[in-house]
Amino acid sequence: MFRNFTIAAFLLLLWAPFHLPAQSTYSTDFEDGSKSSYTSGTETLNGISWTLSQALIGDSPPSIDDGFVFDRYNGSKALRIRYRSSGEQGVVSMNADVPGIARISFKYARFGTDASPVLRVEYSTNSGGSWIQAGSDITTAGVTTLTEWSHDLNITGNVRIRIRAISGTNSRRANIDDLAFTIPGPPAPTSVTVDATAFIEGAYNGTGLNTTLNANIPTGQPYSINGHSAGETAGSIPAGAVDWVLVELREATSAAAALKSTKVGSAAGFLMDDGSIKATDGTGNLTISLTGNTGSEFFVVVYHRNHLAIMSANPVAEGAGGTYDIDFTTLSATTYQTTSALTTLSTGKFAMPAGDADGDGDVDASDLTTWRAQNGGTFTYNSTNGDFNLDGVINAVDRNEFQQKNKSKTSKVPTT
Ligand SMILES: [Ca+2]
Ligand SMILES: [Ca+2]
Ligand SMILES: [Ca+2]
Ligand SMILES: [Ca+2]
Repeated sequence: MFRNFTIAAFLLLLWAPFHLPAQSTYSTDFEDGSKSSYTSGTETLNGISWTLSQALIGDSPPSIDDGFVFDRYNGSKALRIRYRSSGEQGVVSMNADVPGIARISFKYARFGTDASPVLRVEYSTNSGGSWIQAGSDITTAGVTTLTEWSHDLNITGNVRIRIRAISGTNSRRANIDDLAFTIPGPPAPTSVTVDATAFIEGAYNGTGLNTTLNANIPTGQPYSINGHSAGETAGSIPAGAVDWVLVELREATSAAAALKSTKVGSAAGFLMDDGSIKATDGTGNLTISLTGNTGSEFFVVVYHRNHLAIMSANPVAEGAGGTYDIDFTTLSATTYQTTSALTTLSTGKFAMPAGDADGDGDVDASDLTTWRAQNGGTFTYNSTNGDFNLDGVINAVDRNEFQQKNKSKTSKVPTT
């Protein structure tokens, strides 16, 4: 493992072993190398094995007695490579592929006062079977300070590189230090399919969710209040549909950083009586189109019009079946802020808390006011959100068992 992966990217890699981070960087300052002979041999530098032929890890400082023989480096070591007019040639080559290289860079200088050689960078996309030059040849003669060289390779498939000393005076040397390249991740998806499961408090009946409101559900999605502008409509309301819900995906480096502004897509669909969230046909999983994402792992947010929204505690990656799978009902740790974001049901399962009549993310006095104005009246969808248990009646049960029980509860989904 490269030690210069960011910690976040490294943890992400551990958490989702089948997905590389969006991009990683390999670099070596040669400080962990020790090969001291020019004879061909391998050296592992920051986790990548290289073969060094007519090359070694140089650590000779400028000498008071002999100012002619010394390495130029940052830190205390650099690669030293020499040109040979016959026999073994100066080559530094990776022994394995990486899954793409976007840009490669390093610093170079002459060794001591040598008439240093010309260097050439090459890459291979067939495991070293053949090599293609990258960028222009590098003249190291006369270069007395470490000088940056870089080239945009932009190779997305398997690739390896090598650096050769291609011409010059026999046995003359050059130094290379601080070699780095970026490894691109897989292309970011433009849409994903989400297989999510959630319960809403109140509608839960001990095994699943009541569908009392099924005949009252409108064919158009009601979540413009949550910033969802797509106009999902259902030809007819599927049997088993409990209500519309909104699923939103956010891309961020942590749950706390998964603010509203990190949203990359959302889709409305139906919460079914078994807790599954389905597309408007009531059977397919929800497909969410994405915009602006750089990676392929997302926090999942679920909204319901009079329950507190919840978000996954971790980013979700594509599963083996090609869907983004998440079940909020069985483990509280699946949800960000765990039990404080949830209602624990009589069966030990978990649900989105009821009582947010105005859908503003908390359960407070204004929700009670809303309920009071609707209490005893006729149920109409989305204008009487004081029906917290979705039984089509607004009465004291909605107030006592939900609004009062959950008052002062707030959604833990990051908002700003
Ligand atoms: Ca160094
Ligand atoms: Ca509220
Ligand atoms: Ca409020
Ligand atoms: Ca009710």
